[in-house]
Amino acid sequence: MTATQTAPPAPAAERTHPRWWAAALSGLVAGAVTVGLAELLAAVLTVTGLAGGQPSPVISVGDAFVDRTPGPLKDFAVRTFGENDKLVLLGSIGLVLVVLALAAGIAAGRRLVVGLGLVLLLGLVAVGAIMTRPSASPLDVVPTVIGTAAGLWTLRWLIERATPTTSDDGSAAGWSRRTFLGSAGAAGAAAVVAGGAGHVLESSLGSVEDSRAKVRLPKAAEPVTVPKDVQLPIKGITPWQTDPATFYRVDTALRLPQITTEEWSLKVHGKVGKELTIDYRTLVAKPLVERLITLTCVSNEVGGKLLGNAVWLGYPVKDLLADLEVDPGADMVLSTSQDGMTISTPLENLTKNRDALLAVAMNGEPLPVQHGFPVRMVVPGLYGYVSATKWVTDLKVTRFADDEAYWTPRGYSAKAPIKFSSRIDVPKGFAQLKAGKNAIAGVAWAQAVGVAKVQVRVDRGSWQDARLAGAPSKNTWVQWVYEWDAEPGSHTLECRLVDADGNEQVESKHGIRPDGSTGLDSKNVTVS
Ligand SMILES: Nc1nc2c(c(=O)[nH]1)N[C@H]1C(S)=C(S)[C@@H](COP(=O)(O)O)O[C@H]1N2
Ligand SMILES: [Mo]
Repeated sequence: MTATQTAPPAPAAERTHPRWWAAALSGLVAGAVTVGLAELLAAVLTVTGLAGGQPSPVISVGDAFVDRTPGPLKDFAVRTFGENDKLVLLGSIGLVLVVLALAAGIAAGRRLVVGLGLVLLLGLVAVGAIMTRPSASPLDVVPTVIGTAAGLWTLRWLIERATPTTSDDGSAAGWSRRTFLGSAGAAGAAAVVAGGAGHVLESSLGSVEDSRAKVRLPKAAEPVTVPKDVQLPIKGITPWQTDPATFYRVDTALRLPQITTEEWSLKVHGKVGKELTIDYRTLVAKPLVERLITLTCVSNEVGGKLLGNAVWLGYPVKDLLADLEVDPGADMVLSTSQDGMTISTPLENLTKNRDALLAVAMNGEPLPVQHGFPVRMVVPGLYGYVSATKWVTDLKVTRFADDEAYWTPRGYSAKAPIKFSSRIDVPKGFAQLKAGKNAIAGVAWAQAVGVAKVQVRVDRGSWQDARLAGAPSKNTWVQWVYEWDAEPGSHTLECRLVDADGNEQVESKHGIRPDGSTGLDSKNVTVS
């Protein structure tokens, strides 16, 4: 080879692959078509009542994710995002989907089968999630299968349009950007319309709010009256009775179960001589009782806000079980909700008195959907995850030795009485106060046992008794106040409770796992 020899002129560079941005856009649109169509069809299944479990691919993947979230990550999410944890999760799923759809598009631009394979794989993941949802039926996967098929077709079609064509003479490669964008735009618009229609269908035809509006609550056979002296006249103290609109919400439901009163029924079975299935009409025709009960979440850190107090109207579980010939060997009731949550409650907590309820109303209103409409359990003295089953549809009388609830293999105790605790609401942490009389006030709770005393100490001095407001029973929290004569300087305020059995609140700090937090609430303030 000599230096003068030149290579033949290179042929005009011919592109045979789509431009990367066109490929990426193809992927994005194909992803949107998949999800939009699947969500629309899933909504149709849901509103027509044909769905067995959860046919929505996005919600199912999210639910499956929640179920598999390692405990510490779940605790972190609840701590960091609070009640927005669900929005954050759905947003993250959306983001991951967008990234994967773009990747599928770019891959398809180089090698079509790889891109198609990626879309297919995503579809299969969603199908797997849907099939493993509680009470899933084969029909539930149909929307996702059709959506995925449409997505595959769209990807192939758009990649084809984005690929330059070669004329017969082997040169003059070209593609029409305008045709491609038109096609991508049309498919994208169709996807958005489908997804939007699905959303509208879900929310407007969701007859559950109509059903709730139609409920006429019966008069309580055993009404409660809220005593006058439960509320202290102190600005900033937590209201004694919690408004359902601000009542804390904790559950794993990404989409709230939609159960009308006509659809609802409860099956009681297991270790009983007689099984029972009861519908809503029959339940509310029974003599219902009212109880004032403060609900508490095991995830409540010391000083936290995951508790609330309400009047619950319901039928005592004890009365329900009375005629069913419960096997003396049974020691637990496993309750299951429509969305597949399982909760284990010691049988004795349901039968030792008539305070454990199948509740239908909260503060005189039918249960809000997010608090368990149409029927939930409420049991005084036990954390919510072992007692307060929302959307409850099944009670199995069983034994702890034979059955396990949702949270038990996830790092929480099978049995969990509420650890009594107290909280300072006033003053707020780091408040700047004026020297002289200042109220230190808050709430304290020892459900099922009762609050005997609340005490306050300043700068780790001696414990001083606070004044307690009224309480109708041991099952509710109680407000307290201590008149503090504040001197200038920086101070640390702490409170503790002594229960009716004489036990003092545990001072040593402990996190929420496995059965609830301990420690003292404290506030640092400056007085001038
Ligand atoms: N179906 C169902 N019921 C449930 C839960 C749930 O995740 N799903 N969470 C429980 C927990 S952990 C608590 S603390 C209470 C909270 O009830 P609330 O949201 O009405 O305050 O509901 C309990 N019932
Ligand atoms: Mo909870």
